[in-house]
Amino acid sequence: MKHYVARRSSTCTDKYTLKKSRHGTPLHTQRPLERDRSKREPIHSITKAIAVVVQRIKASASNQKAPDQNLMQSESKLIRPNALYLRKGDPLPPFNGKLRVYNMRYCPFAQRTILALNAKGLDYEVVNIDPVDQPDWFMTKSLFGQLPAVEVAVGVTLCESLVIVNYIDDVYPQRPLRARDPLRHAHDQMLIEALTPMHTVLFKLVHAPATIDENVINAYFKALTYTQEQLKKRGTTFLSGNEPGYVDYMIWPWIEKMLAFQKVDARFKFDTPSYELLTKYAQKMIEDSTVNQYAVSDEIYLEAMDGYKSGKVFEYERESSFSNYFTVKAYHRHTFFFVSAEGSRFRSPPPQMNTPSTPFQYPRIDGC
Ligand SMILES: N[C@@H](CCC(=O)N[C@@H](CS)C(=O)NCC(=O)O)C(=O)O
Repeated sequence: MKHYVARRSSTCTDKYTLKKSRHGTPLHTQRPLERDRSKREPIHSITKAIAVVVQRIKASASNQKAPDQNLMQSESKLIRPNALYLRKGDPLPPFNGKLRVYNMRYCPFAQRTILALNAKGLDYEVVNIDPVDQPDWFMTKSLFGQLPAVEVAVGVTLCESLVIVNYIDDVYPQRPLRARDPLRHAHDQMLIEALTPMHTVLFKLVHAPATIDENVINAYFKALTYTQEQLKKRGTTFLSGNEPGYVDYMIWPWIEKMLAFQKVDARFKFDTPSYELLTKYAQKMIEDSTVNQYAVSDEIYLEAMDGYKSGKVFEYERESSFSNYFTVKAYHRHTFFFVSAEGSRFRSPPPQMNTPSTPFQYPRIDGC
């Protein structure tokens, strides 16, 4: 799995030298470079010069912190919660031929896409988009300006999470996700639809908590009850059988997020005896490697949603990536840089990223 904007370096040193903070202060002022050569000892011979260089290299190596093993391990597994989000004014990263997901880390719809790709073990790149301050070119990528969108070839993009997942399932035959039996698939789709009240709850929790009333809560529990009934009726560990499949991955983002919210809002608590089967199912899902490799802790998720409510989540994300390195949580500590198609690394978007995007023309047959 490749991430366009989210590669980590084990040190955080000269990231400060190239990026400007959003508040206009050049970040290099935070870490002055050693420019005043007159203050260095003069070097009179080649041998001495080499010795001095070796000494400086050793000194700088010993100053570097040892990479955190846990971080190194998690790097291959997780899309970092605080990756850079592209926003208005940011250039379009050039398409490098790899399937690209326009993503937002906490978006349940986008999560569907990531789960499907991960379940099939596909390689892809992630370009995170700030949904509330989207770059102008994003409308050329997503019909409704929503996340997720995937770019499957230059200028050929798809949007709508279920449409995307169906496409992925059709094009990549490994580990088929959808049920082959049309009746079973129809029932799976009904279950996915039946969980719509959970979308409402999640949306309201984040954007309009004051509008949550008894009807909203009742509809939420009705959806959970239906899911549990389906589990019971199907009699398998997962809704799709002995391993998670389409229906499991398509509904999981909402169950996962409500597992977090129920901890802070008792009205939505469902890890109760009435939902024992559903709770066991959720536990099994958490243990699934596809789910697990894209998991984010409840604490981080809730923190991010708190930020979202106050319009700060993406500010937080971006600032934590570039200028507030030491104040964020341990596993937020990453340095990000751009990686070009040829593998060159840049601390800020490389100049060739300023390629104008293809103007969006509606309707298009090959995608949104
Ligand atoms: N029906 C869409 C819903 C996607 C959606 O609502 N995405 C949200 C982020 S979680 C979004 O992009 N919101 C920004 C907007 O609507 O302008 C799908 O299944 O993909």
